[in-house]
Amino acid sequence: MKILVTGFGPFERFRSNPAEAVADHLAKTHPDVEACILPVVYGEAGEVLLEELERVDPDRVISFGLNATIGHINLEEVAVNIRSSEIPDNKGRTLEDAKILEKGPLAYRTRLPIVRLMDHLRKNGIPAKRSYSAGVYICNEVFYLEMDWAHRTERPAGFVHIPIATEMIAERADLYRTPHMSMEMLKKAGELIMDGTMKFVK
Ligand code: PCA
Repeated sequence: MKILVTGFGPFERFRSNPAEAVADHLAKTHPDVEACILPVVYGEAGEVLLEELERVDPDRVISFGLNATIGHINLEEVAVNIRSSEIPDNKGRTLEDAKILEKGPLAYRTRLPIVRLMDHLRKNGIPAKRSYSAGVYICNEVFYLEMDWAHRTERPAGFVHIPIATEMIAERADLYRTPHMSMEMLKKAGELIMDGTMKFVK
């Protein structure tokens, strides 16, 4: 089974992105996994994603992104056809209530068993929740395009938001009030989600 795992590069005030470290870790430790790191730029993130989907032709896709407001893992249930930014992307662009796909449905719901994955993480000592909103920024754009692909190809795909890694804020006292989780726990969460996706999803 081939699995495409995606992460993102740095954006906003963060000099690194834990989603990149988790995706790279999974690719390094699992022969079936390919990692792809997406730019935090409207349109470009989706273009790179679609190219990779075409090239790898994976059986499953799991994407990771940073949400700096949470101290737990958010398993995303719904992707929406809306882009509206509070912060600019890495090319300084903002969008106001724009669609991702002109003719796409308002929302897609993942086929991944979110509650089972959530229980799996919690039983292994990792705080995790089901989330009904991946936001309306680049993570949601990637999630939505991925779900559109999943719908067409009938393959499972899902999106996971993770907190910042403790190690990434150690030298940034300005970020000490940001919720965080150790890199070790973030990597373990990535492994549990990947294994769970292979085991629980037919
Ligand atoms: N998080 C942002 C975009 C890139 C990332 O890691 C988001 O939640 O949309």
